[in-house]
Order: sequence, then C-alpha cells, then structure tokens
Amino acid sequence: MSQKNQTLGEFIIENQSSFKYSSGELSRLINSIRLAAKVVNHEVNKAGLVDIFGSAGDTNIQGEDQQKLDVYANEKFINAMTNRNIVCGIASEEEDYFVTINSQDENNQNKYIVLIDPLDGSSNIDVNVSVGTIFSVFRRVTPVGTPVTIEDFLQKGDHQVAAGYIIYGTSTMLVYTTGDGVNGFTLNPAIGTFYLSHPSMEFPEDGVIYSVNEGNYVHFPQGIKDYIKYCQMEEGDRPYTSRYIGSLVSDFHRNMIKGGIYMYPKSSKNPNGKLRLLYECNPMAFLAEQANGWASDGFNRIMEIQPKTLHERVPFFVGSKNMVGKVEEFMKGDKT
Ligand code: P6P
Repeated sequence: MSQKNQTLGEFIIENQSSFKYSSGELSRLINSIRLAAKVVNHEVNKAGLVDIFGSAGDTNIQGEDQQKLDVYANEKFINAMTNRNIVCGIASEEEDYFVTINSQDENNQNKYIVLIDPLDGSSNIDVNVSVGTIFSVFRRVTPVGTPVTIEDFLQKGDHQVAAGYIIYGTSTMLVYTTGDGVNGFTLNPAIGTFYLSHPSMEFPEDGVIYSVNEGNYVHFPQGIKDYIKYCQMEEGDRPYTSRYIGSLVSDFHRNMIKGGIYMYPKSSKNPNGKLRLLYECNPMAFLAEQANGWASDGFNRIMEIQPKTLHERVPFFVGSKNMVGKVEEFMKGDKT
C-alpha cells in the first residue's frame, strides 16, 4: 500500500507487480519520463531569463540555435526514451509522422509505443502561466522485431497501458496511471526527487467549475450554448464558477482536485474541435476514468473512438462524471 512522501522510485518498485506486464520495462519507461520531466522543468522555469539574456527564437548565450521550448521539450523526451531498449516508436505533436526508435541490439525487441504532447499550452510560457507535458503509452500490436507501423499508433484509447502528465506550475508534478488508479508526485527541486503527494486522486462526482473558452460562444453547437446558460442560471448549486487557464493540463488538474468539467467543443472555427485525440484526449481520458471521472466527445466515450490519423482532432469534454453526463444530455437535444 502506497504511503505519502514515498519517492516515485520506491512507488514504482512497490507497485510493479500490480502491473500485468510487470517485466520492469514499463517501470523503466516511467523512470525515463521522470528524468526528461526534470530537465524540461529546469528549462521552463528559466524561460523568462532566456528572453532577457538572448533573443528567443535566435541564438542563446552559448551561440547555440535557440530552440522553441516545445521543440526543446520534444527533443528531451524523445532522447530520454531512446537507447533504453523499451520503446519502438514515438508520435509527437511536434513531429509530422511517428519516429521509429531502434534498439541497441540488431533485433528490436522493444514493445512499447509512446504518444506525447511535449509542451501543451506553450503559448502561455512567455506570460508565466503553467504548462504541461502529456503522454500516452501502448504496447505495439505488430510483431516484435518487425518495423513499427502506423497501426501501432492508431489504437483505441482503451488499449493504453499507461498515461500521465507533468504540470509545470507553482510546483512541478508528475501525475500518472498504469490502470490501477491515479497518483500524483511533487518534485522537490532542491534534491530533484518526486514524492508521492497526492495518492489515489479522484474527481468528485459533481463540481461547480466549468472550463471553456467563452470567446468562442457564438460558434458553439446549440447544445453547448444551452449547457453554458444552464451553468450560469441561479438554481440549486448554480451559478457555477468559470475557470479557464488556456492550458489543458492545468484546468484538468484543478478540476480533478476540486470537481469540474473542461470543454473544448467543435465550432465553426474548429469543426472537429481543437484537441488531438491520440496525445491529448486519450491520455487525459484514461486518467479521468481511472480517477472516477468521464471523458466524451459529447456523444461517445473518448477511449472507444477508433483513430484514423495521427493528428486527428475531436471535441473534448472531461471531468466530473455527472457534469460530463449533463453535457451529453444537452448534446442529445442538439440538432445543429
Ligand atoms: P484556446 C493549448 O494550446 C491547448 O491545446 C490546451 O492546452 C488549451 O486548453 C487550449 O489549447 C486553449 O485553446 O483556443 O482556448 O486558446
């Protein structure tokens, strides 16, 4: 049984046997994500200084090509998962197509696929608002030892073996699941160790926070307009509170702790919504369901959607299950 202030390393070892593929490979994968998270956290936390010292987007003070932070994060996470004989392929928001990861020995026995949004919400960096990394892990479906194919990446969210996020906020946290609940670990930057600070995280079944970009209101389907007006009505435990950070990981994290719903509906501007199914919606949906929450596209459970392309977008509603259920009720009546 996990106890507070256990280190992430101790937690992984103690819970390895509960993971049905407990060959230690997934533990090593989580450890590589932990390492990259620390490296990226260090860079995110000094982003403002870099702007002062070097013109961001050109060269930094060492004369290296200044890399945008999301490209930098992409490189660090891919590097951390390479040469560890665990991962055979990575898909990333920052990569047009998937990246094949070869094994150090000629016959590639690597079994895991990772999909990642290396720095979600990175437009918030220069205004000092929290951002996050989101990751999703599958086992490959094509034969081990053969070249990884797109089929390995286009799996339904139900087949994920792990998912999580790192939130670079007032503190840096790693929150993840391997299908046995959701646990949150807070980084002690002084010693570079993650400690179990939020064991067994769960969404309250109901909440009074709704997160949506109301600037798009006029473009929303009628069912979503009706739901937002419902939230604003004075009745029962309403009106609700509107909280929208513009960073999915931050809004999700707050809503998981306090209760609430995050919404990114389709609109005339984004006919399929904005968020990506494979490396944003699926991992957050896995976490949500493991935390007693729910995730839907307004009509269907997110993790049952069969992906067709790497970067496809879906409308996304995630959070307290009664709130997501209420949105689906409003969408049922929507004929737009
Ligand atoms: P908008 C960040 O770009 C992101 O993918 C999510 O993290 C965030 O919730 C959303 O897009 C913000 O989008 O259109 O409201 O600025």
